[in-house]
Amino acid sequence: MPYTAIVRRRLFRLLAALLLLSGLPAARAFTATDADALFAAHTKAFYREEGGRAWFRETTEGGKSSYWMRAEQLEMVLDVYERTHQAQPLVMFTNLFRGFLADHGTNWAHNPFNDDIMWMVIACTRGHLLTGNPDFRDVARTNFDRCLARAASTNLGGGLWWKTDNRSKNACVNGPGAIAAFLLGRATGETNYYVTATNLFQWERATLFDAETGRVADNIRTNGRVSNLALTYNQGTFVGAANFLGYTNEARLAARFTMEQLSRDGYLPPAGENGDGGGFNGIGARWIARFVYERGEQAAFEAWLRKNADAAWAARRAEDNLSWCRWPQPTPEGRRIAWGCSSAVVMLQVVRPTE
Ligand code: 7K2
Repeated sequence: MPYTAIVRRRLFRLLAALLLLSGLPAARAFTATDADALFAAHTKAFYREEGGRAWFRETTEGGKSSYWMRAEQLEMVLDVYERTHQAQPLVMFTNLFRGFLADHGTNWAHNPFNDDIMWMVIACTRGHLLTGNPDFRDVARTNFDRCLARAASTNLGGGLWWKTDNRSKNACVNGPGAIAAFLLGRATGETNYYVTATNLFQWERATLFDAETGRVADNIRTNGRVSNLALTYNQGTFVGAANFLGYTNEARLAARFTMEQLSRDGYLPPAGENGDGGGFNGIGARWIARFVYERGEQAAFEAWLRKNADAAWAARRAEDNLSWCRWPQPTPEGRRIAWGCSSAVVMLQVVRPTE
């Protein structure tokens, strides 16, 4: 082939590649105003209050979110407060807290799921640490102590049972249990909570964490069988506990696994809207982002986090600005679930915008 033909062909390929690149839909970088807007949209669609007691509707059509989603919605509201330091999310938190207690009481032992209680302990203890309100701390502490007493056992080397039927020990209670204990250590100044946090984390690391890859297995059963399911919320709470306790290498590995193995094309895995999964990525992102900013790991992780926040914002629907949990796919019309729309809200609170 003559030389000029080769050059022409190369030029053509280069131009084609450039055209293709410029034609890709580039999601605009999200801003703090966008983070406000997504929370406002979520509030408008789902937040309801009556006589100082608040809840989130389960869907755009009504109902009420269930137990652990309510705990995590309290956390979502605190994420907003941590970013904005505005009064409104704190007022909402207080009303949601009262609404929760009105429906579920102050003794949460009637709930057989130990994980549910731990999520709620995290939400209330975070609320206390941000406000100083002792009511949040006290109910968190008594319920943590009660839950620990029934859930901790030496079977399988330690850790917490997931449910009161004592059939498996799951990442979804042990990661949150370690975080809850650590936060109670901060809230009470009592060292025994830090000891508990360390024990729970070390058990999870030894039993459910793969130190080669960073994978966090969902659970181990009484027969010693370890699940091969890895979920972003379990990765997140493992990272959160590791970060609090100073296990930076473990935190980095588990975060890297989430980014490189669980994400496709850099997007956190699309969750089903029905059931538990809708909020998994919000929880994962909350703890991974905290680790990234506290430990100066932006170079490795921030582009990935921002890509997801940009996509979550771009995926919102025009009619009411709600964004679901399956970005970059656009949010469909029709009935949406509050829990499923929480991950996008959290993403935009916990990741820092470029401007
Ligand atoms: O099997 C557990 C957990 O290990 C797994 O990751 C998730 C996957 O499912 C359950 S945890 C979900 C429970 C939380 N407490 C309230 C229950 O209604 C809920 O099933 O989704």
